[in-house]
Amino acid sequence: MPLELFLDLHSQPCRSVFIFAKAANIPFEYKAVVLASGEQYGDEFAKISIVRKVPVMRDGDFILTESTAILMYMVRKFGTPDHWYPADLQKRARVDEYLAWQHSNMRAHGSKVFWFRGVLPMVTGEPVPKEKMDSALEDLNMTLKLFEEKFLQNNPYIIGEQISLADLVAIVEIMQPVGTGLDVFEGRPALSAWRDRVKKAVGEALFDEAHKVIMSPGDLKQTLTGQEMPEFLKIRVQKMFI
Ligand SMILES: N[C@@H](CCC(=O)N[C@@H](CS)C(=O)NCC(=O)O)C(=O)O
Repeated sequence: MPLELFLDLHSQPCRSVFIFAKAANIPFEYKAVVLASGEQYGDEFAKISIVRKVPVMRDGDFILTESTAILMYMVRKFGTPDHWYPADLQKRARVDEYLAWQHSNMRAHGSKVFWFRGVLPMVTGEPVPKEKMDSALEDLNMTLKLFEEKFLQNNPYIIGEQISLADLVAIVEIMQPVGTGLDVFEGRPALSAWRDRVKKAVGEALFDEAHKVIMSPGDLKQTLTGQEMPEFLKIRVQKMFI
């Protein structure tokens, strides 16, 4: 029985898991979870994960949450090509370094801008107050600068000459605000060139397939506005405005 991956491709960590599984030819069954409808809070999903977040992987009766743990599980179970998570001590440490850093940096700031420019105005019908937006954009810009200066430097990829899990986890987060029409690559030629290399390395068709929903925000808007706001979104909206 193939792995089951519970995913919603609006989610950055779901996209990294999806792209990796496909790029590495790992057979899996795609189990769709519609976050915008609150499916993660339903009884069915609770049987899979009480964390109520995607991605989740099921391999037989073994269930695993957390995208980076899922990525590494796939690396180890399927013996994927070395460059994804190199055996070399220091290269692997570079991947680990990025994966540890990104949670509270690229992920946090890219997601915030996505919520501020995308989801929140869709559900409230109002723009986010300017000072909050400016502060979120400033954080994102600082993070992108740090990404280029510390992690990318003048290398083709984060660990050097070849693509690794770090690039994959980075690109899906960096694409999130792009889905709101904010071209974070404009004026950043090195970042754009890296994005193009990553895209080519995983395959442009696969990259575009994974990012299709995030690049079509009209569909998300339709789901969000065509239903009563799910409870979890009401809470999220309140929290984000505090
Ligand atoms: N650290 C987790 C993050 C998972 C996560 O935050 N998933 C979000 C989507 S990007 C989610 O499922 N949110 C649903 C919710 O909070 O209601 C990972 O890397 O897998």
